[in-house]
Amino acid sequence: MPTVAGYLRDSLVKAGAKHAFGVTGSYISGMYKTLSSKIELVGTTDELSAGYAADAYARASGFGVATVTYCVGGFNILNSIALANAEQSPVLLLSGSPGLKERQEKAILHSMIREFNCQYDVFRQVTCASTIINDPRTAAYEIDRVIQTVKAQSRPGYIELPRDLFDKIVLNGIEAGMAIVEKKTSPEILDDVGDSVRQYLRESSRPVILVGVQVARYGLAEKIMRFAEKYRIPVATTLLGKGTIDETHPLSLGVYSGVYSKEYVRSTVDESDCLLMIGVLETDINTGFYPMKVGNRNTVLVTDDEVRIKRACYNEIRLCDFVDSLSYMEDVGRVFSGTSKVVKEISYVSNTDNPDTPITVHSLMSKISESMCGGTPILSDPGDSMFATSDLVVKGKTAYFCPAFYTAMGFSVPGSLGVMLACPESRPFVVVGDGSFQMTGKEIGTLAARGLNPIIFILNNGGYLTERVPMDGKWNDIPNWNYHKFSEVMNVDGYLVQTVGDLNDAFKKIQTARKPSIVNVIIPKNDCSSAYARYLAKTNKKI
Ligand SMILES: Cc1ncc(C[n+]2csc(CCOP(=O)(O)OP(=O)(O)O)c2C)c(N)n1
Ligand SMILES: [Mg+2]
Repeated sequence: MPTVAGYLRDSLVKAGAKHAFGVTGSYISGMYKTLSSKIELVGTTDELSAGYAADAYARASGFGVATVTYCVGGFNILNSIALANAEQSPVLLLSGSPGLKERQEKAILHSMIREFNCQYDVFRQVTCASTIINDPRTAAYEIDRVIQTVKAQSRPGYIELPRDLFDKIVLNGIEAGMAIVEKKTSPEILDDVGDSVRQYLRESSRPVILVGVQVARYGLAEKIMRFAEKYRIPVATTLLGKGTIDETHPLSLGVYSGVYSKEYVRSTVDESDCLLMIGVLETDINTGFYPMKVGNRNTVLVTDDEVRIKRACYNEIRLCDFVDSLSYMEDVGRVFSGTSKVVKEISYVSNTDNPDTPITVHSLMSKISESMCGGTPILSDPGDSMFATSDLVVKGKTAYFCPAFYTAMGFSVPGSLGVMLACPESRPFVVVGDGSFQMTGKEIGTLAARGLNPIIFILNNGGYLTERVPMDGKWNDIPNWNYHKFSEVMNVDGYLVQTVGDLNDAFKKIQTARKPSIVNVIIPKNDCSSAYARYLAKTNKKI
């Protein structure tokens, strides 16, 4: 039989982990040799970045792992696990902790707070399954239970392993297998819901499907698109669900985000008479900061939690069974008119060729849009980078990564590490605000050391632009860094961009660069993305 650490390592590999992100320490290092024999351990500058990298890796590949030492490392990663919980990213957090024997001896050990269970009690709140393994006889069961729940519910999990159990032999290894209680679909209720959907579609002339993040997490996009194609129903995504479907597909409307959607998307969704929302989290950012307009139209909302049809609510249906039932739905009685290519607004078109024109968010995004090829991943952070990238047309299922619900500043730079390791062929564009970059930007050192070459555009607008709008004050100013000069202290390339010409010159060199490219884009005062401008205009606000 394997050791507990060996069993854990093999279970992580079986779940899909080729890499694990983290920082070592005396409560976890004893497991590193065992883990590293089959999993590449990727050290980051701190645990928070490790968590963001593992989260992005999980979004791209279906499973991510982060490793921490007890409390001092554990509490450093907390915010990223909270993000993974909010945005349903299947990340497994593995923490070492004081040995069971040490606990009995009542020693006061370094990094401990109050009781030994303190870290576990906190992580229980932000994970879908958690355990402290305290017996080699139940170790296999507990490891399987947590990992399987993480995969089944697409949410983070927590395994804490006291350090004197690493080398203990797993006894009576029982697979959790059937112990995971998964929701079962009631065939009768599924039939009823199917009848309602069919009926709504028959009565409708302008149906729309709105796809949310859960569709990506449970891998359901293809089936939904087959259904959409069969009846030519237009499909929009929420911002959190962006990248779930190929936005170059003829039926794609792009992102629906309430008042700050592009007008064509907003009117098509808001004025549709039958809205099928699949896997959508109705968060304020997803719905454009106002609740969705329901009015008199027929709406169906299906998530991994519930099905809502008008005012009725059912819990007995699994999201994947509902989507399956759509894929073989017949008798809708008609085919709809799809989307109109003529009125579909093109994403970003450059409005100047003059090289001396000061750079703007629009001209930067036009250049990015023009340089993207099929499947280029885009990562962004909260702030104007999120608004700006929401208008890019993205393709492929690993195309867009943004913490658009939990709004964790600092996600994108370490996130690019996770995406590049999960998708080795990819070369992401990262669009990040200066404030967000200052939180975790140092992870460019890790990217550089591993020979990874993302292209990082820092929207340098002198501070927290999107916080100035609701409440202006000096607290929104941040120190100006010479971001392009990181090239003097790290193995990265740096560019200062103040004009359209500077950007074009930088792009020529970036094409073939093998190091991370750090582009310090000086945004003129009062400039912002078109999407943020739409939001400001609709809400009568000004920068
Ligand atoms: C970790 C974290 N702390 C604070 C906030 C609140 N917050 C949201 S946007 C923002 C400012 C972002 O600044 P920047 O990255 O420069 O983007 P900009 O608004 O300037 O486009 C802040 C402080 C947050 N979302 N996340
Ligand atoms: Mg800023």
